[in-house]
Amino acid sequence: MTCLQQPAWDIFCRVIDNYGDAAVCWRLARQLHAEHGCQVRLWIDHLAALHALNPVVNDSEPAQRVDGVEVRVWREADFAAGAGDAIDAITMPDVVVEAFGCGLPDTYSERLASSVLSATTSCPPGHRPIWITLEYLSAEAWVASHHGLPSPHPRLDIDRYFFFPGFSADTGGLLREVDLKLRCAVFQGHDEAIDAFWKRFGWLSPSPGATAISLFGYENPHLGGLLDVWSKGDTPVCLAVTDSRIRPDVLRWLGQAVAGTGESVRRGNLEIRFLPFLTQDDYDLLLWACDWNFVRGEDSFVRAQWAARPFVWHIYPQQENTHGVKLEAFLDNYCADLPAGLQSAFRSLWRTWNGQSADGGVAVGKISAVEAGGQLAAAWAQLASDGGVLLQHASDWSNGLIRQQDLAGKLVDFCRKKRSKA
Ligand code: TRH
Repeated sequence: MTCLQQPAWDIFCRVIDNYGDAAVCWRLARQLHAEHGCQVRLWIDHLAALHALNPVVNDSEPAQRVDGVEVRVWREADFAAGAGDAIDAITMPDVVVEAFGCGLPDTYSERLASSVLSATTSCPPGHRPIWITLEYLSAEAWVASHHGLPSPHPRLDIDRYFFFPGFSADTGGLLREVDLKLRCAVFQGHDEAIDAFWKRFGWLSPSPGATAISLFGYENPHLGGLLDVWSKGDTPVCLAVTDSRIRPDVLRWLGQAVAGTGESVRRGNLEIRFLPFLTQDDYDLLLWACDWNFVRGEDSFVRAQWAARPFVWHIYPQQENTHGVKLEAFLDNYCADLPAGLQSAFRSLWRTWNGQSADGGVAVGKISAVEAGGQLAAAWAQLASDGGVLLQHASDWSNGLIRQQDLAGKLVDFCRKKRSKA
């Protein structure tokens, strides 16, 4: 009896900025291996980003295996024309994922296009590789009609397809490990687990009457307005500040130059706790432990939704306010079932946080600090008083999303179907 190989996948990841690119590729790689039995090789050009997310990754090891995934440093020189033997030694995969338009090396693409592969558990003998271009996440309506379309290569004869993550069944879905919701529910249901989490960083859990909030964001001129609201408010707020570009804004508001990890500072009713950059797994625990989460980018945005808690998204800024359109598309979906008053407070908080005008228009960066402070104060007052409704909504939203298949599963099925039609 022939023992067939599991399909082999390559994922190419270029770290453009911060951790999001690495974060998404790493999750996908681990999940394809752990839940779908694929042999996965992750090519990444900046190993330090992966090391920050998972310190088990050795940032000076060009080839290593972590969590069953073969992690390889993507060095242009190794793929340069003339690199000869090095390229020839690379086995061609059944599927290659090009993440976020990072482009594949020409030498690799050419070999890929001329490859004819032997049988695997899901591919017949003589099959050709599939090239997936994994796109950015968006809730915009056009995503569904573009998801899965062929993306002909300008030069090479190869099966290449667009794969769009998204929020509806007709898109590529969202990354979610099979046991994620269960782990989250167990953690959130056990005070001892939450206590143990805070204790690892030297603190008690925030007091029962306090609102625990995590903060991860880009620089934000309106942060001070919100910190003013929280410090002067009636309800205690415990703000957990992770290591990100917004941290200096917090320090500026406090009037101090530095804050050591593990330090906490109090202003009025606001306690600010300074956390280190957490591992990706610990960052999930932080999201689960907090009542509200301020997140950014793409991956933490999705994780906050799985945490089933109210959240605020600081979207990655793009030219010509492309991000404003994406923000509104998500708000339209997320807020659809909220009562009108709450909906407008929620939109106002998100828009102001993102420097958008109150009507969701494109007046980027035009709101004065005073105007923004007023909008944030009004929005927060309303949202805080309707906290129970928002919490239920966050839970319903998360449970709604869970009904659709996750991204890794959809990707595996997509490739299997394409293969069976070939
Ligand atoms: O890093 P980000 O801002 O993300 C990205 C990149 O900028 C990318 O170039 C861009 O294309 C994309 O946004 C839209 O934010 P994101 O996506 O949330 O990724 C951050 C990851 O880091 C996420 O997996 C959570 C993780 N993280 C930790 O592991 N520990 C931490 O302490 C924190 C704050 C985050």
